[in-house]
Amino acid sequence: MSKIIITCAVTGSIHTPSMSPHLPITADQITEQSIAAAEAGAAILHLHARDPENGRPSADPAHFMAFLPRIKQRSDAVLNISTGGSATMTLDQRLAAPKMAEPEMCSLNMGTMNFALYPAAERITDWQYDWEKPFLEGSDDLVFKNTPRDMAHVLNEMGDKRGSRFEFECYDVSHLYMLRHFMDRGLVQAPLFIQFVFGVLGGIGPDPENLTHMKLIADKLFGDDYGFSVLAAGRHQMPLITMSAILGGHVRVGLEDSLMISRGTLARSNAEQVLKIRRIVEELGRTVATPEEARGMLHLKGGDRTAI
Ligand code: KMH
Ligand code: ZN
Repeated sequence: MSKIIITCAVTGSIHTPSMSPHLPITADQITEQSIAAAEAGAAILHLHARDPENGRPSADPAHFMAFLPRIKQRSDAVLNISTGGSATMTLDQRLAAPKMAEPEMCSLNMGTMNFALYPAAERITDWQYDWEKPFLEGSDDLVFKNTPRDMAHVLNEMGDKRGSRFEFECYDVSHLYMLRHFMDRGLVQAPLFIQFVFGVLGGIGPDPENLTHMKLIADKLFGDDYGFSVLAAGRHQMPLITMSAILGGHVRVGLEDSLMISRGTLARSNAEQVLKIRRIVEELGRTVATPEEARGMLHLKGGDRTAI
C-alpha cells in the first residue's frame, strides 16, 4: 500500500466559538495549531480564516494573509486553501484569498447541496457572540451553491491560471459522476485526490456501507487515476477514517470536521487528533507520508511556486 497522507483541517466554517474553547480563531492560534498539526504528522493543512474579533468565518484575504506566510515560514506542510468557505459567502468572496495566495492545493466542492448545521444550535445554551445562533439556525434555508459553471470557474481560476491542484470534496455518490464529467471535458487531470465527505446533513450519511459504495463507484469511474481520502463529521470522524486507512485510503482530521477527541471529550488541539490517527494508522501498518512525499503523489507544483 502507498504511504498515507494525513490532512488536517484546522478551523473551518461549521463550528462556532461557543462550541469549543480550543477552536483556533485568531491568526496566532491558527498559526500555532497548524504548525503543531504539521509537526504531529499532517502533510497537508486545509485552511479557512476567521474574523479575529468574533470568530466568524471570514473570506477576507487579509485574515488569511495574517497566518499563511507565518505557517509557511515555519513548516514545510502543503497549504490547501478552501474555496468552499462558508455557504453564506458568494463564489467571488470564496475565491478572493485563494486567488491571491495561489496555493499548491485548494478544495473544490463537487455539487450544490443543503448544508444543514441547525441541529447543532439546539445543543448550545451559552452563546459567546451574537452572530452564532442565527448563522447556525439560518442553515435550514441555505443553499451551498456549487453549480457546474461555478466549478468550471474555480478550475479555470485556480487550476489553469494558478497551477493549484485540488482536494475534490465529494459529499455524495452523485458528486463522483460530476467529477467524471469534468474529467471527460478535459478540465481535471489525474492523479485526482478525492475527499469522500460523510455525515454532513445534506450529503451522504456516515455509514460504513456508504464508504465501501463510494470507493466501489470511484474505482469504476476513475480506476488508477485517483486516490481517496475520508473525512467524517463529528463523532464519526475517527471510525470512518480508520476504515479509510484499512481500505488503502488517506485520512483527514481537524477541528473543522470534529471538535472531539473521543466520545464526550473535546480535543484540546488539532495536533491531538493528528497524533491519534497517526497512532492508529501506524498500528495498522501504514506509513505516514511527509509533505514532500505528498507533493510527489499528488503532482503538486511546490511550495516555492505560490504567492504566500
Ligand atoms: N468542512 C467539510 C465538511 C471546503 O472547505 O471547501 C467541507 C469542506 C469544504 O472542507
Ligand atoms: Zn473546509
